[in-house]
Amino acid sequence: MTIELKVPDMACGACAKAITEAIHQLDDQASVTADTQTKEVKIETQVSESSVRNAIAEAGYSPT
Ligand SMILES: [Cu+2]
Repeated sequence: MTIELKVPDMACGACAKAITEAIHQLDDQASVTADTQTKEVKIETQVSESSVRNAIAEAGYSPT
């Protein structure tokens, strides 16, 4: 399943890395593309969108 989220407070590469790592803790097979310019995070994963949103929120970011 592909999940596309906007994370407006993903400001820089360190934010993108923190978000990517949070998702990988949930699903280490996930493919994550995080674009700090567009604020879009694209995730290819088996876990649910709500789980991914929670993981990003727990990392300190606010997916819309
Ligand atoms: Cu940052």
